[in-house]
Amino acid sequence: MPWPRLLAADLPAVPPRAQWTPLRAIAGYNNYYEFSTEKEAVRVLAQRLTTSPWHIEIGGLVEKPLTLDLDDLRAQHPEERVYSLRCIEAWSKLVPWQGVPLHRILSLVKPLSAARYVRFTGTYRPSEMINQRRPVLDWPYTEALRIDEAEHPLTLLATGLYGQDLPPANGAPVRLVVPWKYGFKSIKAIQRIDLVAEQPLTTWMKEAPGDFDFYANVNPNLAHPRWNQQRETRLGEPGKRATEMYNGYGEQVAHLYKGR
Ligand SMILES: Nc1nc2c(c(=O)[nH]1)N[C@H]1C(S)=C(S)[C@@H](COP(=O)(O)O)O[C@H]1N2
Ligand SMILES: [Mo]
Repeated sequence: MPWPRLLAADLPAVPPRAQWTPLRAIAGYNNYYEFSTEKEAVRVLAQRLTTSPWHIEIGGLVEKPLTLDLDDLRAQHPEERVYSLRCIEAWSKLVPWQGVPLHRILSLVKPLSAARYVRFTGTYRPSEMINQRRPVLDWPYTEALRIDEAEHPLTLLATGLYGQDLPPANGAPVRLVVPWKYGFKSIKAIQRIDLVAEQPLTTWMKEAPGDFDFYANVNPNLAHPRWNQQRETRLGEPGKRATEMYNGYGEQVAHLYKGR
């Protein structure tokens, strides 16, 4: 079921530039457990990752498996999307990402009809990712989406932000951005994408099954055992703001969850 071409009217309004989170906060306060569980330590440690050359292998239940060179992905007419990234820890940032909607890449590999989920696998490179020398998580980091979520026009494979290549701390050279879901779904430094039949068991579901559900849609009404989901701190702003259902993207995505 191909998506119709996205019309400008279907995209969320672009927030005024004055509201965008400053680059120093975007790239200086990060969750990236391959390097550190300390948010302020990631920026420096992540510079160790060799990000060129880089390929993503795309396979599984597809007609045409593909090795995607990052330079070819960057050449695919990147689009800019200014999205809020809302972490389950109740902070958020408003980021001008550049990237390619994932559905454009999926249409190249032609998913078979048996493919119902898309699994993303991060990089496993303990020589460069120092926290991978310890069993902090079950490495490599993996995430997954239902295929209609992966093909949704808002789902982005990002290669840049603020008009420059992705900073290492934000997942260089390529990461997922799924703006209506908690930040942990937006996996960094992607190395493989597989189309699969069954719902994959992802990193955080293995780690803390009661804390993280597969869908992880931002939902202020669904209590979390560790963090209050009704409010959030927008980095660089004083005070707190109310968290919105689907992180404010309900108009675009609520239809995906009818009857759930
Ligand atoms: N590979 C990988 N991707 C990851 C993570 C991680 O630890 N490793 N952390 C996730 C979490 S919890 C969040 S909130 C976002 C943070 O993205 P940012 O650092 O660009 O703000 O990245 C997500 N992607
Ligand atoms: Mo997060």
